[in-house]
Amino acid sequence: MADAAVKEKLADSAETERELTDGFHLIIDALKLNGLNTIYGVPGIPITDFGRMAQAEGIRVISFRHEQNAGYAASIAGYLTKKPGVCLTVSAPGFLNGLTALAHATTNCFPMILMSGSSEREIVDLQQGDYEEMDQLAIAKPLCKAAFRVLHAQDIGIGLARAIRAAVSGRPGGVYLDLPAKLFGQVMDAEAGKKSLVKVIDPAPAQIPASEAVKRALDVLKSAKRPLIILGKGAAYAQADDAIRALVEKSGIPFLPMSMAKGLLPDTHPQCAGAARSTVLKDSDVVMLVGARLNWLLSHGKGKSWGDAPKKFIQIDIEPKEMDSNVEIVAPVVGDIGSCVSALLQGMGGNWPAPPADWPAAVAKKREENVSKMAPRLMNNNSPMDYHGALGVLRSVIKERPDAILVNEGANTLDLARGIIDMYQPRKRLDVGTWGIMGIGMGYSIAAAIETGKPVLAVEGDSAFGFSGMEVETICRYKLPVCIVIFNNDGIYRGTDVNSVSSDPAPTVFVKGSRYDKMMEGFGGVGVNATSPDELKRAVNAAMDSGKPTLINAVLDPAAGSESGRIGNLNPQSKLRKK
Ligand SMILES: Cc1ncc(C[n+]2csc(CCOP(=O)(O)OP(=O)(O)O)c2C)c(N)n1
Ligand SMILES: [Mg+2]
Repeated sequence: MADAAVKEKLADSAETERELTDGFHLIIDALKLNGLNTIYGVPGIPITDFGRMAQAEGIRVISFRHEQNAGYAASIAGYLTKKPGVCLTVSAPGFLNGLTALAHATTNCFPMILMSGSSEREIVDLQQGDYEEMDQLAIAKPLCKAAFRVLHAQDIGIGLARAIRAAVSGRPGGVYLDLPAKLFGQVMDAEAGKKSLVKVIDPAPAQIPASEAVKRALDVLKSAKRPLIILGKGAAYAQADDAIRALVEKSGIPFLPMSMAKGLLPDTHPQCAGAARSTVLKDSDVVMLVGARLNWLLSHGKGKSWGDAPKKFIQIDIEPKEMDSNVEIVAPVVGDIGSCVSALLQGMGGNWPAPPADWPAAVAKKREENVSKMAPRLMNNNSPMDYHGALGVLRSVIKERPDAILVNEGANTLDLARGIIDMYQPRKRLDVGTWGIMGIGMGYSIAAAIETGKPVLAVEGDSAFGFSGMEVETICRYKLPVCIVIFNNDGIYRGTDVNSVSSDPAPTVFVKGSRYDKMMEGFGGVGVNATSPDELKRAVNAAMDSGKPTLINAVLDPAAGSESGRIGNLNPQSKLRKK
């Protein structure tokens, strides 16, 4: 070819390249256009280059050791930010690893998008045995709020827009977005590509409650002699913190925060009934649920824990189908929490009558009794530690650092920490949620640090930690300000079970005297073995001051802890049960 012809051809192809875009870049541009600037995932075919390119284009790509942890990270990022958290996985096995987290996000009403690469459609659909073959869309569908597949580059914009809207509007949840390998390499005209992107306008539109519903609710509330407000994590998610606080304070009604709603108003607030839970559930006559569901965590609104006295329920929720799910709701208020609470506040007017004084007084008395009963136990300096001694320390750490984020999982480690560690600010307590799921620990800690920039204290049962423990490497790699405290009682619930029949260990026990702190040191983090509350306190404070990734192996008495923590009653029993 003549020189001139070669030059012309080169210029031509450069010109063509300038004018084309591809699936890789359209997905990146669509994410960025919608303010989705962080991806949690694990690389591999067909999304390795996508991750590299996303990073090069300014998206924060947090690379995990297992997709489930990346998925939990995305789910809690959604909870903390009200934008869908994005998890990116490879096909079949990576997708399945992420799927538990997607189902968890949906169950907990956290907005999340699981984006998975998938294999050759033509081969998958004929079941001809492709690399990582799986009909992922069909499998995801029953486990999430919505599932979409994008086959053409020009549909990427609309596909992501649908995913975002489905994740955050109404009751938030998980969305699956299937991205076949071929899509990434598809090219199209750059200008047309740009035009095909969609910036989602008002992705979670306000849903204003009907004024009759608001009036009905206020009438019921006003008629109460012993009213109670229960705040759920839906209320925390709403980020309507000032309005919720104003509603509670104006009403003068005792409030009970569900686990992740702790801190919406401080646990030390004079109206907080957290330490008088059984009293308020039993004795209240009108209960107003704000973003809380009457699921197993509230004994379905009936039975022994709710007492014999007749009760009326008011429920505020964005999902109409939630009403009457377990018991009759006499005053349903359907709308987003922020709009509902504002409407209620407005309807209460300037001189809302406080509840009859004997009720808040009785609740306060019970609370003081319970708090003072607990106090001396929290001050013990036993070695090896018991739960109360160790948690007494962590309680004061959070009191002194109220903006730190507390991540918490385990059985006894969870139930006791929830009761003992007071929270002071909204959305600072992140835990196992609706399913009581083990494994959220490191994923949540990583996302909490990334999304908020705040220090994280992860209080983990030794079993609970094991589900995501390998992510300590991720924490060290990204140099995140995460302090992990492992309540090491040598096992699940306890470390004392024995197998009297063979030399195999009992199913609930682990290696005795394990040193989880050594794991952290292996990746360049700080490891500490703490055998007393005093040592624990010093180590946690040092970690929170330095912001260095730290793992503290807190040596607990293996006999400390009870079967299944506070929910042992859920274990099935048989009359024929043999020990
Ligand atoms: C995904 C998942 N698998 C298993 C369980 C069952 N489970 C509940 S608590 C728990 C671990 C409890 O032990 P640990 O974390 O050490 O807390 P401890 O009670 O000893 O303080 C397990 C395995 C679960 N809740 N979730
Ligand atoms: Mg344990």
